[in-house]
Amino acid sequence: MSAQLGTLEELPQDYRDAMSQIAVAPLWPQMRKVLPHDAPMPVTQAHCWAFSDIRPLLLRAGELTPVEKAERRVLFLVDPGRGAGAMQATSTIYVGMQLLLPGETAPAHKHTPSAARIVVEGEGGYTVVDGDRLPMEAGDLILTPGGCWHDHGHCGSKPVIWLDALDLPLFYYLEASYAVEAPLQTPRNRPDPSEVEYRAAGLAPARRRDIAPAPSYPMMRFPWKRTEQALREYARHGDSGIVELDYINPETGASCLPTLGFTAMMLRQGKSVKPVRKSASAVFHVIAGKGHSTINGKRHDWSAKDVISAPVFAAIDHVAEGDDAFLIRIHDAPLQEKLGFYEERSQ
Ligand code: 1HN
Repeated sequence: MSAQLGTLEELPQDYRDAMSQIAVAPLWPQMRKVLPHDAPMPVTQAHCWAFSDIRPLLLRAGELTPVEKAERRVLFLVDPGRGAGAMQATSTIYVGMQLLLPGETAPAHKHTPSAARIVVEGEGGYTVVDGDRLPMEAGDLILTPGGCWHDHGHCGSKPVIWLDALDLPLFYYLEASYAVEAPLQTPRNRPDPSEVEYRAAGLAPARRRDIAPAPSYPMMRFPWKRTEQALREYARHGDSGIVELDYINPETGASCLPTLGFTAMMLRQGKSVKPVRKSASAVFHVIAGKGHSTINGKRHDWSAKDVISAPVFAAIDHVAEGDDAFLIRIHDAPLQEKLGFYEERSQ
C-alpha cells in the first residue's frame, strides 16, 4: 500500500525534456506530496506575533506613509512556513494590523473577499458598512462581508489600531479577488443594528415574509462588552469544560461570514485547556490576559493584543496565567463545513 513511488530522477533525461516541452509532468513522483497518508501536511507554521513588536513599526508607518498614499495602512502577518511577502497567516486566513490616525479616513470600497476587524487599541474609530456607522471599541468584532461597501474614519485624539482578518488567500487562489472603489459613504443617522434590531440575543425583528426577507448580514458589529459578559456567565453556570461562544448570524444561526468563523474564548486562570484537534486552521487574537499555548510541541508565550497562528490539525494546549484570559479564534471551519470535510480528532 505505501510502497515507495518512482522519482523524477529515475526517468531518462530525454524523456523529462520531452515532457517539459509539451507541458506535461508525471504524477507519481508528486503523488504523496499532494495526497499524504491519513492527514494533511500543512505548510503553515505556528507563530506568535507580539503586539509590542508590531506597534512601533505600525506607528512609524503613520509617519512614513500618509493614508492617502496607502489607502489602507496595514502591516500584514507573514506565515514563517511560507516566507517573505506571503499574504497568509494560515492557508486561508489573511491577518493584518491597520493604523488610522486622528482625523484620517480610508476611502470606501467593496470587494469579493470577506473581512472582519477586531479593535485592538484606541477610541473614536468607526467603520461605515453599507451606510451603517459602526463605532469601533476595544475588542469589538466588525464585519465587512464580501460585496458590502466599507470605509473607515477616526474622530478620536489618539491612534486607532485594529486587526483585519480576511479570506483573501482563498479568493486570490480562486482568481476571484478584486475591489471596486467609491467616495466616502454618508452614514444613516441612527445607531447600528446591534443596538437596535438585534439588541438582545434570541430576538430578531418580526417581518412580513412576502416583502421583507431577512438581510444576509443583519448584524455587522458584535460589541466586546456583551461578548465578555456572556462568556463570564457561561463560565459561571455552564459545565467546567471549554468556554467558547461562536459569533453567528442572528437571523439564521449560521457562521457570521461564509468562510471564516469567529469564536470567543475564555480561558480560566491556571487551567490547562486541550481542545480537540481540528481540520480548520486558526489565528488567535488575545483580547485580555496572558498565558502560553503549546502548539505541536512548541511553547508560545502571549499577552494582550498578541496574535498566534496554528496550522490544520494542530495539537494545542492553552494555559492562562495570573488572571482569566479572553481570546477570539479566527478559523476556517465554516468553509470546510461547506465543502463537507470539516473534521475533529481527539488529541
Ligand atoms: C481591506 O479592504 C481592508 O477595508 C484592510 O480596511 C485590509 C487587505 C487586503 C484586501 C483588502 C479594509 C485589506 C483589505
